[in-house]
Amino acid sequence: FSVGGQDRICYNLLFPLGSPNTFSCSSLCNNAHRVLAPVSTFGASFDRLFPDFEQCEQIIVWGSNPATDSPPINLREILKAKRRGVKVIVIDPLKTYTAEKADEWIGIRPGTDGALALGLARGILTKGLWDSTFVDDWTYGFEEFKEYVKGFSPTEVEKITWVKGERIERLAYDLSRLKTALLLHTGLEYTNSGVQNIRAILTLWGLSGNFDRPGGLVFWMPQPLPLKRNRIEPPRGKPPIGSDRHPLFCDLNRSGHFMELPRAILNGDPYPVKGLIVLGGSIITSFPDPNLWRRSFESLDCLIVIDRFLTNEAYYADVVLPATTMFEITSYKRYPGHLSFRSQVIPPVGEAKNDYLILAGLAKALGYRDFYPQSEEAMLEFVFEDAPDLLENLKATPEGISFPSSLMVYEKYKKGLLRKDGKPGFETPSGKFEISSNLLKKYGHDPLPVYQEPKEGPLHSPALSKEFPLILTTGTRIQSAFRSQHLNIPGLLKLQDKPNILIHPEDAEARGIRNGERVWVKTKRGGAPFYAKVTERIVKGVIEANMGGGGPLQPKEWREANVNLLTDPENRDSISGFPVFKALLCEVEKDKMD
Ligand SMILES: Nc1nc2c(c(=O)[nH]1)N[C@H]1C(S)=C(S)[C@@H](COP(=O)(O)OP(=O)(O)OC[C@H]3O[C@@H](n4cnc5c(=O)[nH]c(N)nc54)[C@H](O)[C@@H]3O)O[C@H]1N2
Ligand SMILES: Nc1nc2c(c(=O)[nH]1)N[C@H]1C(S)=C(S)[C@@H](COP(=O)(O)OP(=O)(O)OC[C@H]3O[C@@H](n4cnc5c(=O)[nH]c(N)nc54)[C@H](O)[C@@H]3O)O[C@H]1N2
Ligand SMILES: [Mo]
Repeated sequence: FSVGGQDRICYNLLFPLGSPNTFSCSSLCNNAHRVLAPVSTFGASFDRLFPDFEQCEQIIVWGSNPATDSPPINLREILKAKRRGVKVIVIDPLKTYTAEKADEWIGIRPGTDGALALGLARGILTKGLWDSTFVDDWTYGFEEFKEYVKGFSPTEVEKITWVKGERIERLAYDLSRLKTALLLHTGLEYTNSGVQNIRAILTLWGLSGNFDRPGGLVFWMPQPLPLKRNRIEPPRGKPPIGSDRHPLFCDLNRSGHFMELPRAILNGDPYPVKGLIVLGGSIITSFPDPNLWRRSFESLDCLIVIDRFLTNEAYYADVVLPATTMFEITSYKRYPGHLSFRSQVIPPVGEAKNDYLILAGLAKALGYRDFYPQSEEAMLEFVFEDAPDLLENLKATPEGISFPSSLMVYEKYKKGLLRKDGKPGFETPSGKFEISSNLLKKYGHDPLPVYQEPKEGPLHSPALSKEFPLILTTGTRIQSAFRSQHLNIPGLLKLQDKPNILIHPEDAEARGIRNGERVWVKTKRGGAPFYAKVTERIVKGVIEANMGGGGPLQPKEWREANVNLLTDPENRDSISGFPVFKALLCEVEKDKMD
């Protein structure tokens, strides 16, 4: 299990050994909106698109808070556009910093965005405001979709989403008339219908004439970077762990699904897994049910942890290998259309080593050193083999080098710019923008972007919601921490020293809870202690609980508050396999000791 970074050319470390089981945080982050929804709809990753802030007339920030991005580039762009008179709307159960700066905050019940998108689509369709030039020639499944959305009247959608019917009608009208850019991120992924909700939104951008048109959601022009990849094929004949339950995820990502690993470790199902390398992951704080993971790690014959700090996993490890920070290594950095060189600032402290060198060293010990260059210099030479001058230029240009893209062409589907064969259309089975997805159908899912109620929710499980009447969303990002990281750094802890929940004043009052008090958040699975932040910046009836707590180096208050004691590993989006982190049911009680 590894997370991002420069291990890009090393993620295939276990392939020559005969294991297809590489996992990453993709098993619960980004993949639903970056890969599964867009690939099943228009055959390309979401990374190939950008919100055209410069030419838009309206921006919708949907399930994303660019204010906590590092660096907050999109926030700057949004504020710049706003000064130009662009209307900014934020759809979020929380009035985030971005929402506070926006023209309009639409507070929504978590997990119901699909219903809102379908309601907006219905609004556009019933008034005949859709973009027929796109729909007639370039979409697949429109008639079925039109039929399906009939059920999503403003009254109906208001009941589901808690967003006022008039607002839905007004927004539908604005979407069809204004050039609208979309900023979407992980906030929409963690509900039972995550992938389909995102597909409903993407479909809405197509219908409303905002797809690959100026001011909308636009494909980048190709900007290939001349970097060589270390291509090693996964072993044939052995499906990765998770491919029986989440085959679309495993096939598209050519990886395993980490949510299914406990089953393999604990039950040998579909086959046993005895060893694990955790590189830059804090599984016990990040994945649902920390105790399930503890049991799993205990059962392994061999666990190797590679991290900069001691994590929970380290307690179960046979070997802990210290990793360097980015200040101690020589490497390169890669962004869309931009490259820069990473110079070592100080030599590695103590025994710490560059992650890449640790993995390359393992490859050497396993007898296939030739696949992995064995030093930082050799690694750079390999990556820049086809462009050695570029490497020298990068070394001499500390700010990095941007690769200008060719002149922007819109409606690339008309011009053969989106398919490998150069033909017009999209890289999908029908060649069209698939409102009805052939890929989803092939994998046994509903081909239409259907809305599914959160399984744990007031409409789907009314009995449970009597006992746990509040909607629980978790893990909205805070400025001072990066998931479980930095909660051991005194300077950053000063910004927020305790794990918070956000609770609406009326919900707090009904429970006798005052601002700053210690409370227990309980779900049917268990409870964890947090500190109440009573605020009108959350939709009434919704609780947001910080994630990241539970790490061994954290202060007591954070260490006790592992939010994933509240979540459920079996409650997932069946398409992505992502756990439901943001649409659960809970109750909050005042701590008796407080
Ligand atoms: N400072 C800081 N930056 C980070 C991180 C961090 O921990 N700290 N984490 C990094 C990681 S791993 C990631 S994946 C990204 C995440 O980046 P974002 O996805 O932009 O981060 P969030 O703050 O989780 O923003 C999601 C927003 O969606 C809202 N939301 C939650 N549920 C729903 C819902 O059902 N519907 C709608 N419409 N909105 C909903 C939340 O209230 C929140 O405002 O941030 C990265 N950047
Ligand atoms: N309930 C709930 N759970 C969530 C989420 C949520 O919103 N709600 N968010 C989910 C999301 S989006 C994500 S991405 C996951 C995050 O899951 P993780 O990525 O597992 O979370 P982190 O706590 O950031 O753990 C990263 C670890 O990597 C180490 N590290 C940092 N840099 C390096 C490096 O260069 N090399 C090495 N070897 N180690 C390094 C850090 O010290 C830390 O221990 O959590 C998920 N879990
Ligand atoms: Mo993430």
